[in-house]
Amino acid sequence: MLPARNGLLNEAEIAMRLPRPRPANSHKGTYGRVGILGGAAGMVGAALLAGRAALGLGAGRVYLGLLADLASPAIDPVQPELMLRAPRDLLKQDSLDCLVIGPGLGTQITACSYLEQALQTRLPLVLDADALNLIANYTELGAALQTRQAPAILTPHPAEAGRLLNLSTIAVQRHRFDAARNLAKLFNCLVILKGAGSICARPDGHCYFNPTGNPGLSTAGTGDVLSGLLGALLAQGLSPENALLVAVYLHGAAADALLHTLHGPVGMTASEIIPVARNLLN
Ligand code: NPW
Ligand code: AMP
Ligand code: MG
Repeated sequence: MLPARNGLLNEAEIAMRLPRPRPANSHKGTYGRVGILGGAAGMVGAALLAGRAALGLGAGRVYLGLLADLASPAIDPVQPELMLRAPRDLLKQDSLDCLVIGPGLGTQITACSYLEQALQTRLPLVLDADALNLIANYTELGAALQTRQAPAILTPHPAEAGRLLNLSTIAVQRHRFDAARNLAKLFNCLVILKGAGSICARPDGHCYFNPTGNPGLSTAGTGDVLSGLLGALLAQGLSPENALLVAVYLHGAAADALLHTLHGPVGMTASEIIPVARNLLN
């Protein structure tokens, strides 16, 4: 049984939080601009996956700031709709509606400096992967997050949550609700503690348990896709809490739908989640 003060996500709970149907006279500006910062050498794929996921869930425009230089492509040939920018130019762009930072970001000093600048913006932030590892490593970054006025969503997997809370992964997994709630309170942010049965926590201590998803998701890049889905929903004007709940539920539901077409969880890939999540939203 779920402890008191916690909710269970289900279709009805999600249906009332979805983006509104698209008006006939809309244009790309109606659906917002997502910035994605990450993709250091060797991990460019993480940022590409986040970018493709943001387009897949309906963002009007998606800009990628890739940290890798030599390995960095001028375009994503599979998804040429993505607009590639130098990270410093992305951060200077004043027209973004939200910024996802962390997928494949790395923990080098340049990554640290971009994160510091991102925390100084007024943009809604999605903080994932190495952005979380940097916050765990540098107390100044944690303090900047705690005092920030604009919303932020933290998306740690259990090891990342452990680094932020100075706990072992085992300790986090043993008390998942407490870990999610403590992180949300500590940083005054919304938090998704990922893993089988993701937990979404608010700073006031309220948690939602997400029942969707399966071990097909236990593969590289699925977390990067989730961060892009979150960016898309924020850019389309959902409140941070609604974006969080809808993204987590749809991400898992897409993997559950894929179980049937793939005849099981083996070999599911992060890229495959994106069109299925899109179909569920349409
Ligand atoms: P183990 O050892 O596997 O059992 P890290 P990362 C643990 C980028 N990526 N329950 C795990 O345990 C990311 O965006 C790039 C329990 C291990 O100890 C990041 O920027 C890709 N334990 C960067 O790579 C695709 C769990 O966490 C540790 C757990 C590093 O991210 C891949 C590993 O975590 C990747 O997304 C769970 N549910 N989940 C690309 N294509 O470019 C994880 N652990 O050290 O934070 O490494 O998550 O791979
Ligand atoms: P990351 O570790 O950052 O790539 O994120 C992995 C994503 O896959 C998160 O959204 C997890 O919640 C999800 N995931 C991984 N394994 C499972 C599982 N066994 N059941 C449900 N979701 C999972
Ligand atoms: Mg990850």
